Amino acid sequence: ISSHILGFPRIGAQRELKFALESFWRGDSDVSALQNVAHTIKTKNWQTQIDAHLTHVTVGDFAFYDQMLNQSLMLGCIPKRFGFDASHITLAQTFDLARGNAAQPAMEMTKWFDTNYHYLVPELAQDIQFKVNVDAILSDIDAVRALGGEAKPVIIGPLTYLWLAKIHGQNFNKLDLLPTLTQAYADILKAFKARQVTWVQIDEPILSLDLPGFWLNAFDTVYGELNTVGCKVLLTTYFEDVSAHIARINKLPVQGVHIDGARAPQQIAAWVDHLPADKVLSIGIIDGRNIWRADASALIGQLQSAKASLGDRLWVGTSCSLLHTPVSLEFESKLDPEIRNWLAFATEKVTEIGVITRALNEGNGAVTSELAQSDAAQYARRNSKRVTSDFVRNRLASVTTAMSTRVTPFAQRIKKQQAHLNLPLFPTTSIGSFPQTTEIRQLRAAHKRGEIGALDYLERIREHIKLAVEEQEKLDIDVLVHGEAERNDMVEFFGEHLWGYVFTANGWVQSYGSRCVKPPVIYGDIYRPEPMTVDTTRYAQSLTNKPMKGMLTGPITMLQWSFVRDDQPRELTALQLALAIRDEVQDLETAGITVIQIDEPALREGLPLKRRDWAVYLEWAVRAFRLSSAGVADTTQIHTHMCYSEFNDILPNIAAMDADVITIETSRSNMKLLKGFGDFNYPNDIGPGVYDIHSPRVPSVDAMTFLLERACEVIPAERLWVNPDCGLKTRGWEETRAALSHMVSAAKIMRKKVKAEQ
Ligand code: THG
Ligand code: ZN
Repeated sequence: ISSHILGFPRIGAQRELKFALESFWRGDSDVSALQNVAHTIKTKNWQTQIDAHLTHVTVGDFAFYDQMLNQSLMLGCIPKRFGFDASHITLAQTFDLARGNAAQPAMEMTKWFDTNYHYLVPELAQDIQFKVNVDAILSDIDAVRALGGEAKPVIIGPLTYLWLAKIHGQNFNKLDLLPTLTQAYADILKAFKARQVTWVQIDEPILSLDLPGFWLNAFDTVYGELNTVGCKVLLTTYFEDVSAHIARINKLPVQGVHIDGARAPQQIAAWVDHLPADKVLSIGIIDGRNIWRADASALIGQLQSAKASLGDRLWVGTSCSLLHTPVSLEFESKLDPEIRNWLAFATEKVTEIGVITRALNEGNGAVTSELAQSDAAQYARRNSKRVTSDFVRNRLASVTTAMSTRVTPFAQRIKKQQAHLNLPLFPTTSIGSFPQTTEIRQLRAAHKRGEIGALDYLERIREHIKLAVEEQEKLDIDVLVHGEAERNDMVEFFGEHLWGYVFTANGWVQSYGSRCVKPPVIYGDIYRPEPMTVDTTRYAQSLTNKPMKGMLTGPITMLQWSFVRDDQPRELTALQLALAIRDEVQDLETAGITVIQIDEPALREGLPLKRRDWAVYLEWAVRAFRLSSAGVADTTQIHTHMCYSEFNDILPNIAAMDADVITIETSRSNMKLLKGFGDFNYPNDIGPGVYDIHSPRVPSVDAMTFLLERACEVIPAERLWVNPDCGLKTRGWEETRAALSHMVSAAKIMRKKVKAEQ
């Protein structure tokens, strides 16, 4: 029985790659320094696999920026607009592609399936000439062998590559490129073959999506062609149950199949039962999407029948790449030791695979002490008094439908809100955060290190709030925000104030390029012991006569961007989060805050990969949002905000959230998204973003007025708000001031125009 992983994080245990990249980008270090850091990280990752006695060592999972960009480089598929020679791309040019340069905007970035990782979208042209370059991966294969490992290269499969790629400014069918793309992939495999590679891992995660029939058919032709090269191919699926494709995949001329046994364990038996004699089955039983220590004994038990049927044709692996988990528990010395013992990060997961495989091969007696430790951790977690709270459980059990419904329908309560808030037409606001200056970040860091006392810190945060309020008053914005100087990542901030969460010191997960997030860990029932934002918001309100908006993160985003419990359904955790946020909403209201925003930027990305599962998710996700928001008086106005502009297909559910106002990202699509809201007759107020906060460019008053006029064509003017696309924390003050001032002018022009027409 063989063992392997599908991929390992590349950011480094202490984010060495991040710091090396950013130093290189600043011009503080050269290519060779960057290469050295990469070499050290790769070597360490391979050695971890070798030390755990994994049969195969995965190579090709390292990337300076992104593995999808690597695949584009390997194929010589580079956007022409950069004018680079696709067969000789330097590291500096790689970063130009990823981050843009003076002449060209960056390649588009988007979410990798339902994860929080972002990849660079390949840009296709009809006349593309693929030109294969495998130098980088071949030298890594050699390096693994020099360490004594059996190198198993991983590449992104041709159909997944093509499916995720986009056509720019041309009109043709992507599948027309399949024959030449398949040839390029055959060239890649030939190079592997010439290097005496035995197994190649080819990732085809699109098999987890609802694929049209002709895309499924394409698997037969493509893999038939690739089989002629003579490498052994492990066709890798992950993130979903792919058992609907058993018959087709079993007929493909590939030598092995990998299935996700953590997300979709229900498919294991069917695959084992039907596997043809000429194939191996790799079962991904170690969860690559979460951080819980595996129940090794239970998994070994589950794999016994697969072992009995398949013998040596069974491989044991991770469900997907470990990219989505932090690197190592080694540096978590401050973590509560009880809870630390329940966790496994990437390094520990590699060890788990080694232990489970050894037990299957040599019997449990070969790993007695490892299994005893694993059993003890499972027992401790299951029986810990810290995980469940009767108070939270009872409270959730007594939640009524009425609690998720506003007292009166929108059409009536909006009138009361208008009378109460007394806002002009086209009211202006912002999404919540203001520039996180170096000063603010240093202040927070010093406080975290214990160098600034609590009272001092509060005073200085208040100074920043005061500045933000003054700026907004000068700009004549209608609904103000406090600016969020006290917050790091929003999910981290709220998690730090809730029971049921723990924090890692170093549990970083790559989000894109050098950027990482540190998802907090939900281990127990969620409870809000005391108000989290009331003090700052009330202080901010005391500085102005205009309404001050309270700023919260919604239950689904908290869920989506945390590592969540695997011992209860996600729905239950979402509802517990919703109750905690509901308490905060009500405390804000009691403190006199009558506009409260509950952000749900991750609602869309939480959608299941298969449409058949959408309705169930959307039902509880919307219910959780409503539970968090509906406990307020008619005069209290609930706002929500969503980033990422693809939600025309879930508009009924967004309407069902029944927020009084939704602010959305629209400027980059020239208000195209808004048309969906108009066609759908979205009933409540909308604030379409009138400028893109991702760019330092300050659009003119005219440009913003133009967008507002387009907005008026699809949404009645009485229901429009005026705001930027998203929060402003990544921007500088100067551009922010200028852009917001243009925005307010545009709103004022629109007010006059509409008045004149009436
Ligand atoms: N928070 C969380 N997840 C997210 C986002 C978020 N996923 C989607 C999107 N936003 C990802 N975008 C970013 C943007 C910037 C950074 C990370 C993800 C970032 N990170 C800092 C870094 O890597 O240096 C670290 C942040 C910190 O110091 O806390 O800049 O907003 N959860
Ligand atoms: Zn946003």
